[in-house]
Amino acid sequence: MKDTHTIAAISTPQGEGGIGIIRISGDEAIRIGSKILSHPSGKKITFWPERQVRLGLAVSPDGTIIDEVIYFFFKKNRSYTGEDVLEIQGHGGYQNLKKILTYTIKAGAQLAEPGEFTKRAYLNGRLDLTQAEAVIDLIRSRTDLAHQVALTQLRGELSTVIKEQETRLLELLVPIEAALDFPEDEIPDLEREQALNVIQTVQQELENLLAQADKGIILREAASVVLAGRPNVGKSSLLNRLLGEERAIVTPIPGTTRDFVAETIDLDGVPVRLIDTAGIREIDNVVEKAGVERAWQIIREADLILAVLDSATEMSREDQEMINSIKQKKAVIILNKTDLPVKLFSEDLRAKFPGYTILSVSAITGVGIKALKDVIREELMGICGTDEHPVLVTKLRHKEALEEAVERLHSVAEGLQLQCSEDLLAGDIRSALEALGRITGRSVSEEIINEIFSQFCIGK
Ligand SMILES: Nc1nc2c(ncn2[C@@H]2O[C@H](COP(=O)(O)OP(=O)(O)OP(=O)(O)O)[C@@H](O)[C@H]2O)c(=O)[nH]1
Ligand SMILES: [Mg+2]
Repeated sequence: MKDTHTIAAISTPQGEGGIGIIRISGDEAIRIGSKILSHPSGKKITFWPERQVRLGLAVSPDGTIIDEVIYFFFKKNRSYTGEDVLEIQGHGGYQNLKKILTYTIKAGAQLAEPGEFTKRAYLNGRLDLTQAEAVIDLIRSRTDLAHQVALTQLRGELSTVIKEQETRLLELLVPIEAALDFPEDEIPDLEREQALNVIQTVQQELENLLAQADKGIILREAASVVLAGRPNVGKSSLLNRLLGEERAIVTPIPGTTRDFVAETIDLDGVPVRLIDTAGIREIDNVVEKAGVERAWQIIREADLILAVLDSATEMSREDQEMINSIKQKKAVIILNKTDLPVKLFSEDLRAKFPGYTILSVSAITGVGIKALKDVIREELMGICGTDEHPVLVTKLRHKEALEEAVERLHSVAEGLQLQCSEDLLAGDIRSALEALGRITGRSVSEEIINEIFSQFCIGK
């Protein structure tokens, strides 16, 4: 799985910038560096001090100066990738950096794949898999809270919790496996009781992680919150009001929105992808019909539905049908246009739709919008937010592995109580360990690793 070629890439974004960075990693870093860099005087560089910033020139093979640069060298035992790394900082123009990179490749480096520097850091044991995954989350984080969560993971806090549980399970596995080798030494009752305690502690720790997992996934990926309702109730007006800009077209004509409109907002640290959809109604017009079908698809996939009603008109059959058909989903009922004379009262709705949060707002005046934002955040993250336990799990991959581990531990706990044989117990503990290992990368397939790193940007 390890590729030992020396790799290179531009690590800064394309476009104009104060500086641009080219990174080279691998055994050949210095040999390549000597070909593409020189002292400011034009002399060859023969001494590469470790971790010291030096001024130099980037040069082509015929000695033409390409740029004035600074460079620094990290030896393999103290670098990001765990390999020799040479970083060159040139002026941040795309042509300039492309030229330096081209000569770096000509001098023997291979163009790095997306995420290959971090993949090497992982393969060389500089980071475990959760930390490597956190690198890209940190880069992509859209809100302060998402950034904090990614940083916590990068600092190894998720791995620490997982590894603690692995250690507990391994300590338990040793005597059980010993009993397997010497069948006459069965686990005495007292030890079974202690073992049960350990299993239950581990289970609890993993369940604490799982309890926050959905929030973690939302923080990382943004929750999809959809505005749904019949035409003209004010969905697009609400989208605009929540965004604070005139993003969607608003007119008094029913059927204005044909395709969906989506924008991401930061709700006090929670990234939310707000989606405005076509008004739902039965219609023959082919274009509008396609919009309605798409609206239903978005509604089915949403994390939260804002079911919008018009308080200035009586409740219609379409309103009623829409709310009935989203019963299985998380939803809030929004009574819009409350600045107009009211015909639809929240008290009546409360009686009709018990269990729903019902909010009165006006997209035109802005009344109730702050409360609406609070409700959206609360529905997605819970009232106590992230205070109870820090959010550590942010990926479906982690969640699934944790669920599997918890399930296996349930079997172990049951087996201990029912005096099951040691080999059954050992098998389940090993499976739980294997599931946990998929999180930290201890037992993960090459395919999954490649998939994880392919989501990275080039140069990271
Ligand atoms: N008085 C009042 N009018 C509103 C309010 N919200 C929206 N409107 C008006 O209602 C009409 C329809 O608003 P839209 O936001 O386009 O409604 P929509 O639900 O997106 O409609 P479709 O895209 O056709 O499904 C417009 O004339 C808006 O100005 C409100 O809170 N109060
Ligand atoms: Mg609209």
